[in-house]
Amino acid sequence: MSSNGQKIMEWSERLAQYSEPHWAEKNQLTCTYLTPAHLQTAREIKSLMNEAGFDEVSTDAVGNIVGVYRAASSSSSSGSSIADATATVKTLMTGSHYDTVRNGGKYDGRLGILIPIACVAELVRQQRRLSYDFEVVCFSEEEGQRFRATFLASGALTGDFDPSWLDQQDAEGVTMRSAMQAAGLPGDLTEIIKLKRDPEKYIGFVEAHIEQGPVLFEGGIALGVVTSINAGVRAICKVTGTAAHAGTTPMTMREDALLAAAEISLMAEKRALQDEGSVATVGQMQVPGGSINVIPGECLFSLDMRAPFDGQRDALVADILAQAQSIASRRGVKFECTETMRASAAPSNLKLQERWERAVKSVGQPVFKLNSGAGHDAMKLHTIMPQAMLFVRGGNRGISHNPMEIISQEDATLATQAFMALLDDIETHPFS
Ligand code: HGY
Ligand code: MN
Ligand code: MN
Repeated sequence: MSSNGQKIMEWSERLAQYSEPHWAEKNQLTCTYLTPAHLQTAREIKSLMNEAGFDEVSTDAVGNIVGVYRAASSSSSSGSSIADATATVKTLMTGSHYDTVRNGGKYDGRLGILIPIACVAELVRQQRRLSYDFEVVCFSEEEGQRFRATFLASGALTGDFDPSWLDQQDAEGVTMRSAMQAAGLPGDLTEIIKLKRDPEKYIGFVEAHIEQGPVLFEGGIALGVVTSINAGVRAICKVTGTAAHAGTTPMTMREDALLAAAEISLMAEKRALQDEGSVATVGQMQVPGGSINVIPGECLFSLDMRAPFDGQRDALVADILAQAQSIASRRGVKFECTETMRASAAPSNLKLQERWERAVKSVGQPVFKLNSGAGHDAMKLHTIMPQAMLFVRGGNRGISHNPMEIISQEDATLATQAFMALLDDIETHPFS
């Protein structure tokens, strides 16, 4: 019988076969919110969950695939007593996202879906039930690629779905509402609002995820326990200068939008380097309608700024935006910035974190604690319930958001064993 690690590697390939046109031809993985590739991936996840033996598998109003493996009491009782039984039974929620960045890796998000699916398959094989309901949520959108609506899927569960997102348009002018309706979802705010979870019914949220960094790899450590998730802000910036002739306009008379954006980008790098743990990234930059022989009159670019603490992040953002304004005025151009995402740092719930520590120890691994430079759905659930994360070592020095992202089958097996140990830990030490 194949090991859990082997199953997870096979399942990862099953999900990675669905990529969007243009990327698929180049054998690259891009799976953004509600595209045909995304819907095919959702179907594949549903069949994986049904094969594993979940009691219920459904798609919710924002495209999350929700699988539930009922507790002993709520699965055995029938008729009206289910209501009584489930009234006292709490739920442990887990999950991660199945959308990807462009030309992304196969394990970012998806590993945090496949590990709990392997756990349920294991419980079914052992004919075991837990004393709590186990809810696995495969979040449909975390990366904020097709629409500027990062964490929309986990945000819907925490009551943070921004109604204006429904009218947002993608690069082809398709609104989120019509994308939802084309995907068979209601695209209706009242249905989305109903997704909000009642924290009273939950033990908490746990998430397994690849580290997406080099720390575990460099340390030769398979599993890490996350202490906190860094705070982040994302923004879309626009520099407006004056388009002019590249041949006749003297260098001293230019209002070059791209050069201002370039200077701002280098300044952001320099400012982030001043702090321990701060990062600033310009991931996208474009000159709309630019020509080889025209001085750029307009330049659009993105800013992603993060730090371990909200205060440090806010100082980083304030300094970068202030210096961007002075660069713009010195260059005679206009600088505008629209914030598209703001997420506070999310320290792990200590009791849940200690459970991960016991679980990692119980599978014979050293307890190594680290913070997360990457954002995760757990930081949204953090706003309404206790949360803590497990990191799994990434190969290739932990590179991620890159097709070289990789994990080992052995580490996938270890992570599944640790997850099973966590489930047992909650079984044997119910939450006080
Ligand atoms: O950007 C992030 O940190 C995550 O991968 N969405
Ligand atoms: Mn990611
Ligand atoms: Mn992720």
